[in-house]
Amino acid sequence: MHRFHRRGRGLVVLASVALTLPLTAALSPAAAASPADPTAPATSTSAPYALVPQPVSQRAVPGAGFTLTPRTRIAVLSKDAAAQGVGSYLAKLLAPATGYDLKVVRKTQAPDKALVLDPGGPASLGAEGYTIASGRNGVVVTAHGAQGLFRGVQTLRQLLPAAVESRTEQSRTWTVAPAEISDAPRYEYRGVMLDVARRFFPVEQVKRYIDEAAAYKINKLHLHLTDDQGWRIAVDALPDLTEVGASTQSGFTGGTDWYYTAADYKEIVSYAASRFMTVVPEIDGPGHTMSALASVPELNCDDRARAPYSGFDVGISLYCLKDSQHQDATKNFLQTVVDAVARLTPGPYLHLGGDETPQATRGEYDAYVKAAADATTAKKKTVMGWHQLGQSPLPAGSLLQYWGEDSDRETIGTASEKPGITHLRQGVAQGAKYVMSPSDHAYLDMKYDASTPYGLSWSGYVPVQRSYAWDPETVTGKLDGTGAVVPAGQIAGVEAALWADRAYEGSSELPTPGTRWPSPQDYADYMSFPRLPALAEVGWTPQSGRDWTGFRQRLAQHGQRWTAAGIGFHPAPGVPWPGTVRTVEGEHVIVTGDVDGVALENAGSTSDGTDLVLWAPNRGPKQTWTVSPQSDGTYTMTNKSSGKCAEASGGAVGATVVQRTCDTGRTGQHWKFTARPNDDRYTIAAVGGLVLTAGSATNGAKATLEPDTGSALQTWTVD
Ligand code: TNX
Repeated sequence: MHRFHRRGRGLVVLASVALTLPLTAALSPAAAASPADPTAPATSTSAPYALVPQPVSQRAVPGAGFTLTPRTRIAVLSKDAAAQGVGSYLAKLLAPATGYDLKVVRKTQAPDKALVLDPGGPASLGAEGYTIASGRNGVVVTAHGAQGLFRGVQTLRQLLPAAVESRTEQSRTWTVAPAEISDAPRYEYRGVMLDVARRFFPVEQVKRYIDEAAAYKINKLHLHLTDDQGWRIAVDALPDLTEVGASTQSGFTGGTDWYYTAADYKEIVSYAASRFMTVVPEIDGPGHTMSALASVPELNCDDRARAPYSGFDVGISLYCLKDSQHQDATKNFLQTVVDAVARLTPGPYLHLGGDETPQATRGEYDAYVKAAADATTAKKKTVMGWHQLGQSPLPAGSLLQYWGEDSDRETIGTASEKPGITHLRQGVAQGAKYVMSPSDHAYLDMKYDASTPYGLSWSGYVPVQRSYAWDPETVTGKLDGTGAVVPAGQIAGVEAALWADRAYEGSSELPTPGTRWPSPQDYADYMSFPRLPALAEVGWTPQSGRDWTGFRQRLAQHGQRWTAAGIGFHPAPGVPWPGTVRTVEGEHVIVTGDVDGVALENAGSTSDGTDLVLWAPNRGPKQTWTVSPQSDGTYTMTNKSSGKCAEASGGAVGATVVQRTCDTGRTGQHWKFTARPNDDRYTIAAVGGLVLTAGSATNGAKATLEPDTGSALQTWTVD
């Protein structure tokens, strides 16, 4: 709870929550199961209902829930058009699965037996806070204005059975689980980025993604509109930008409509606004600009247009900023583009990129930032940019996006600080605020593990647990969490980023003519679910209200919602998806149950007697074990890369675990798997009763045998 005092208004909200709903109520003995079955048994760490993001407080109230009928009214207690709009939105949301055409009525008082939306709640709820009271007699969502109602409606939706997400009519009863919920976000900025430049997303697919993200209370849609591989927004004064610059994508040429017309873009913006989501357009520069260089000759030092680019490289382009003539040309160009984009964008931000410009000199980079920032502030927009922008002078109030990773954090405070950290310090000193998108947690294009068909892994694998288990307040600090470069007061929020440079199957290699390209929607669904909901919770829920153990249980229930909605998600290992029968027998990775879960592996050794170690999970052969039953009820574990068996090196406390040529006659190779009560994880004991224990959750830690204390380092997911 100590973190709350730093967040001014949050304190008020939480204090009022604490009065009506003690936070301990969130630990009620009710179920972690789906709202459809609120009476199922729960584990002690679970919240009563499987809500994502986890609300500040939730309590299951005794008694029956409210059952919808075709005559149920949605009563909006206000004339306000935006609040009425949330009422119609809710009616449309419920229509396909229920088959009900619920009437939206305007009332001044909360009626019984209705879904009541009241935007007249106290100002202390803030713009996005809300409460829900649901019971046998109806449901009341209260907020201070329409936006809070909309966020509350997303929670209400999760109190209904998963089938409510279906696009076709389901014949069943629709009961809203009985609950008292009080909620408000940790951060104001909770975004997701779509890279529509490398892979073009048609308007319909963008809208669908907006709905998917809004369901998890994401409130910013950052569109990466321009890159080397394509320019995706029409600018009237510069028709070649889309006639030439939009004709390519990564891996594709010859397009004629791979861009948003002004009307398309307006449609996206207004659809997003109807979901209380702000569009943040990005015009990247001075690098990532080949599509502009291919369309506007004077942006090049030799005044000759480049060829449109459909390849897969980064760091290949730069506006010409070498002399004043070309600086002026770039400046005029940026003014024209920024004017056009700003005119179409009601939201406050314009993202100016600034990433990956290896060839730019300091002066060239500064010239770009000045020209782009001046054009932006002239249009009364707030400058946003990648964290590199911090190295140049910035207008007051700028918002920067941090995308560093652990390897940068390791250098904090040393003589060899990575440039990213230096840029961060420079931006912090200028008073910039930050949106956190650490690539090793928040990049949705990183592979989940070695088996992910799409994406990259330059920032390591990002399993769902990594996207969940981090704190924006410590992610710019040293690896032990101390010394954050960005102070808590300068953190605006969190953004997940779905890059699309490797949106094809078998992406560890460059594509061949036989490569399969999923639709942008299939790629987005698979890479975003379940990681986007995990990141949405990082941005919404107070750190003290989050833990991986509870989250994975809640998340598991959402798989049914995605299936009902037709979202092709990745059934990530480590999450107890209902209906998946897990057996010990067979090929598995064996991962500790703690926040930074590490996997048992043989470090690539082929020799007998090598100690087994723990490493960040990657599901490669070194971490893959075939678990085979023996006649005495134990199992052997055979490593896929070496073909050798895990063996207790001795019977004493602290003995290491090694690999050795398989021989069932050796008692040290017999392991007893015991399922934990109320859990889907195991303790793994050697014959003497000591249990397999990870020395720590750091790469390279040894596996040893210790007495069973129930520690997370002795609790194994067998996936
Ligand atoms: C880095 S991080 C990029 C993008 C790529 C991405 C792929 C950053 C701001 N830029 O150009 O698409 O990696 O993971």
